[in-house]
Amino acid sequence: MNKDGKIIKIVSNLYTVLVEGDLYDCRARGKFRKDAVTPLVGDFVVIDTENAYILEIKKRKNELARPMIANVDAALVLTSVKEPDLSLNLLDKELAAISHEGIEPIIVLSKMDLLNSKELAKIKKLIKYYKKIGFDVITNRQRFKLRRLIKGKTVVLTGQTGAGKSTLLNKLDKSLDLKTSPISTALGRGVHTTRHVELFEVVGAFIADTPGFSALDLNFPREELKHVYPEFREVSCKFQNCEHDGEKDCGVKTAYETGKILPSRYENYIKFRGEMK
Ligand SMILES: Nc1nc2c(ncn2[C@@H]2O[C@H](COP(=O)(O)OP(=O)(O)O)[C@@H](O)[C@H]2O)c(=O)[nH]1
Ligand SMILES: [Mg+2]
Ligand SMILES: [Zn+2]
Repeated sequence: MNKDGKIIKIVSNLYTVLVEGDLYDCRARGKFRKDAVTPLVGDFVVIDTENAYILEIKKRKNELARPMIANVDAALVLTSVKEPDLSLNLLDKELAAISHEGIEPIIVLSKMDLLNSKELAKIKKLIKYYKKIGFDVITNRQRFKLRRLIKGKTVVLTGQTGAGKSTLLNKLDKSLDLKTSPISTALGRGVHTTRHVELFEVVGAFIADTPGFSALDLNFPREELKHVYPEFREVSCKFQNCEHDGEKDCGVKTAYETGKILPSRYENYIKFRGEMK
């Protein structure tokens, strides 16, 4: 019988397809190789359940290269505020990369418990800013909110090694029992405890625990960077084709100088533009 399903795991040439709650280990037809289409985790497919063959790959809404995964709805950008220390440069880069793919970023802060009160006050100011410009920001303790935000979605979990990705997944679903490592050993040996791409069905969502986007460059034309900065629209620069990169009387630059835009946001924008083609 032919049935619709979703690929949740790939190990060499074997594709695990979820069909109405059952798992089928399938092979792909040679046809896909000829057409230069490779089935990806996250693909919606039609399979022949008797022969365990993937017959058809449905059109993708998007496709990530790292991790290799299709049809991603949202990204949990897991960001530790300590150990490793908060990097707004990395956060802004991830937000830009993810937004540009048409994926909804959800900022999840971890290790808030390690902050002293002064540091906490600083972080709270930042949270307020990111929320104001339209991002969802929660902590890794707010699991009820997290569930609500990702229910029914295919989600990638990104973040630096040691940020607490596997810990968070284990908290969401104890039966996963993913390996976690204290940061000292994880970083010291340069070990990634997460090696392959697999979607876990967790709290009504499909989540991929991935090594993260941290090494990712912004792979799109620099002219498009301004479109993934929601606060730039709010301050409305009067110039139509302004790149907000030091032009005279630029509204965005003025907003930066008068403190309406978080300094690090604008400064990272200029930095990223400098790194892009
Ligand atoms: N204090 C504190 N430690 C955490 C938190 N989340 C994770 N950790 C610890 O951080 C280390 C790295 O976590 P892990 O889940 O392996 O990170 P991953 O590399 O992103 O998967 C482990 O020792 C965890 O116990 C948190 O919110 N607070
Ligand atoms: Mg991990
Ligand atoms: Zn401008």
